[in-house]
Amino acid sequence: MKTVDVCLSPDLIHLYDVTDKVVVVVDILRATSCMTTGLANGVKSITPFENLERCEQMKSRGYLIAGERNGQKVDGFDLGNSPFDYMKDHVKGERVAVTTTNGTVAIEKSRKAIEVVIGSFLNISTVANHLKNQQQSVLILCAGWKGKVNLEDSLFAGALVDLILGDFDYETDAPLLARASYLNMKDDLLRQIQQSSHARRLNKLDIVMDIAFCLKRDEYDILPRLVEGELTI
Ligand code: 3SL
Repeated sequence: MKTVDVCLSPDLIHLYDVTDKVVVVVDILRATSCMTTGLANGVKSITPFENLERCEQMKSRGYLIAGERNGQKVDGFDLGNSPFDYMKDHVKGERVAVTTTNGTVAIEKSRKAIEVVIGSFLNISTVANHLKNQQQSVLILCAGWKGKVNLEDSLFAGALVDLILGDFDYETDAPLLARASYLNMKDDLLRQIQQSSHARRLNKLDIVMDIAFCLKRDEYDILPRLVEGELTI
């Protein structure tokens, strides 16, 4: 039977073999929520970069550049890391190059997977259906915060495990732990995630609306996938 596992931080990815798995990368606040929103709202493609300078260079190749460090938009970049940035008319039809503190790092570390899929609450059912309908084992990679575990990505992992469980066995205890946490908090998700370290960080930056939006379930029915370094649907 196919298995599902959860890697709670990109710094733990060396413990997993991704080469025979589909990897679902998740950064609920806010990178993968932004990517899902952008592609659902007509962005042509999103190219993730771990390195800020390499991302910035894409401007000269006709890309819009999106950059976030420590929750804030990078000076001189076209977009920050709010899902609302990705709903604006001027991003429709454009190619976007993006760099963020954790999300794009997690994508970079997944590149050797059979397939890299972008997950968020905004497209969770579409991701779950895709995983159920394919034959490979799955690793859910949480972007966390600078190598540390975070609540929102772990809860998303638990929610996704809960949706696909009948079709997958647990590979380790991490999916069991994530699912139990999700089931414990699911009826009060916004309030629970408001207590998370990153929500508190974003609240200080006055980014309250982003958090509520990123927790909306099934706002979109798209499946962003990484093909030759580019996320498209
Ligand atoms: O680290 C990331 O990839 C970002 O999503 C963090 S933030 O929500 O933009 O602060």
